[in-house]
Amino acid sequence: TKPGGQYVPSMNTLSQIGVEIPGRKPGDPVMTPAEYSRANTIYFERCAGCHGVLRKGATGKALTPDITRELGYEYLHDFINYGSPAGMPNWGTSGELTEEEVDMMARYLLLDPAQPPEWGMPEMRASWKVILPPEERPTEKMNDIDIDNLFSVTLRDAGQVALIDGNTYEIRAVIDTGYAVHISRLSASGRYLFTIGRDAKVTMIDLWMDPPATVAEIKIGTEARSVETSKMEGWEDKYAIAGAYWPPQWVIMDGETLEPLKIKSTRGMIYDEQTYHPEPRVASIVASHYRPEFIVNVKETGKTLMIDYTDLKNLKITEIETERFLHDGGFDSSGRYFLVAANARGKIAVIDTKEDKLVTLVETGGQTPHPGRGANFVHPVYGPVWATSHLGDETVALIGTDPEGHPENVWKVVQTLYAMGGGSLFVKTHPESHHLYVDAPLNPDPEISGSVAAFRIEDMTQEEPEYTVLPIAEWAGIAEGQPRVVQGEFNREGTEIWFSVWNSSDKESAIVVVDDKTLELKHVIKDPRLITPTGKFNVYNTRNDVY
Ligand code: DHE
Repeated sequence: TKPGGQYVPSMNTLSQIGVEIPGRKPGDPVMTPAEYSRANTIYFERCAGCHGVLRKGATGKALTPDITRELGYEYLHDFINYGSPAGMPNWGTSGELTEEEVDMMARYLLLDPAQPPEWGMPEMRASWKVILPPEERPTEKMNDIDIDNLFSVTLRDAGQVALIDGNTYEIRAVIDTGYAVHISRLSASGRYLFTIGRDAKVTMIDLWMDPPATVAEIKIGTEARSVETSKMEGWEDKYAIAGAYWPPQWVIMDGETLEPLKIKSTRGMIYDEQTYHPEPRVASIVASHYRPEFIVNVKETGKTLMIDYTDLKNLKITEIETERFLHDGGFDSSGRYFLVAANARGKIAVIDTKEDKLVTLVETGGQTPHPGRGANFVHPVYGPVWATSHLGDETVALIGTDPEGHPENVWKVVQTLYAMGGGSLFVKTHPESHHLYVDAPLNPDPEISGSVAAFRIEDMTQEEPEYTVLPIAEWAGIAEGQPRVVQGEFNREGTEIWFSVWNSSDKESAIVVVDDKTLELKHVIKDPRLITPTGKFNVYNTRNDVY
């Protein structure tokens, strides 16, 4: 059982609930049921995110037996062990999997995948808990926290979030969430914080309580990555939505209690080939500021759904053909255009959330764009731009986003920056900032994965601007392990940026705070409770889509 409840069905569970256990074929590798079950758990925890539960591939390659048997055991073993510069982690040499586990996973991949069970309304309702009903909650803020400058920090392997005061760097609360919690989002009012675990558990935290605490929770599937809340004027705090990887579906919930109201499957046709896909996973979700709609990105079918939440009985969904495989994205600085990575095709899809239409697809020129929510700033030559880095190489693409003021640059890559190396996940800036920051946590070189590149926006008049390397892991002063530095997040004022120094769960991790103006170290947050910090979400910036 994992913290936050069991979400990985064991072979026993699968057979008890009548799921077919993959049969043995001639030439199958020998695996004991115990090994298969352990390999299954590792697969769902570590691999399914990129390769898919049914192993049909997305961010990672397809791994169905027709392919894996062609590749063979040795190839699979070495790939798992050493990783690849294109983004496959070096599970073996990093020490995250033992030699025995690498061998077991290589054998496991030669077998047919197991299919986990469905998760509909009865399962959701059974998992739904209102810990403190709305009428028993405080009617005003009961604590002295400056909520706008509070950071919700993912403690990945602890299945918790730490709420850290952005003014004092003090941990104000550590709250249990789902397993390997993925992101935090805020209600429009800023009062409620929602987290989603990889085990698809949504946790709703009331930031007015002293200390802030969980008021409701629900499991919306067995694997998930995204949660969001209604932001349109008149609909603030009314609904929450969460998207699942497994089963492939999304659910709209009551914004005060998490009561599940409407579930819809995303299974269906791929936008271009119009062939059926059994596992189109829900990737990023954002809330429109122009319409009472959620913007839901379905990875494998390459569709962006504009879900009108004004009438859940007579539901209207505008289905936009975008591109495969949709992953993460964010708004431009005006909040009108949503830019989402179609990472299998090296493209960014631009969606006009006012007109509910695809504007265009922009080829980034790099391998596997991975923007997080991206970064918006005013370029000294090209005007307003939005940036993405890439998982597969060192490039950062700057895309013009101003149709009115700079029509000649709009939806084009106006400049390519060259950062430290491949393995980048997130870029970040802030309207008040002087810099664009680019991480590279998945780079195999520890010096690169432990640092961040800071480009001065002023210097972008040069064709190939230089960057300053910030040795964040070194600044953290951590003696043991090989920590990766990941995901910058600004404070409310936009004067300092926080980076996670993400070590393994048995070793010390930290958060390093950098002064944006001077690029100097400002503070190191260390605490035994800070286990595997990754994502950080400043309440004000997250609530208002400032990035
Ligand atoms: Fe993430 C965002 C999926 C691995 C940290 N990640 C997202 C989003 C998706 C996603 C769909 C967008 C959510 C949204 O905006 O609604 N992430 C996946 C995966 O499928 C993947 C590749 C593999 C997996 O098995 O989960 C994956 N992600 C990771 C990590 O290993 C990271 C680095 C560490 C961790 O905490 O697990 C990680 N993902 C993040 C973060 C964000 C995120 C910090 C939000 C960034 C932001 O600034 O908005």
